[in-house]
Amino acid sequence: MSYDNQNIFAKIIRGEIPCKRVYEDEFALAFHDIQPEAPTHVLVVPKGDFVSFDDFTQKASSEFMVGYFSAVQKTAALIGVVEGGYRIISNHGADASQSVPHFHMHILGGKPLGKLLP
Ligand code: DGP
Repeated sequence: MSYDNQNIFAKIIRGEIPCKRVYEDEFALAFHDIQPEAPTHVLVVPKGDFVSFDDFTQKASSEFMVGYFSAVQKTAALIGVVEGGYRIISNHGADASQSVPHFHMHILGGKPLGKLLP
């Protein structure tokens, strides 16, 4: 799948659509999910043209990958879920129900999350 720069997260990164920002650096923007599935639910979106985790890990430079995953950890610390625990999820493709074709990780926490899948 080729990257579509009109996807909703590309528009949020460009500032064309507002978001509730949590953290930002040169590698990533983190903001609250519009449809939270846990008391804390934040998305961490890389600032690059990557469709999914699969695409990201094939195309991103090593430096960018380190920067991005470091931004995920900094975001988790900022939103206060490190001590209590958190889950990170990234959906790739149809079977995982990926709905936005721009790579992102969900950080979920704020309560016991139970089993991995419902
Ligand atoms: P996924 O299914 O893994 O592609 O998750 C996409 C998530 O993005 C989903 O939990 C809802 C969220 N989302 C979709 N549109 C918007 C938006 O415009 N703003 C914000 N903050 N989140 C959005």
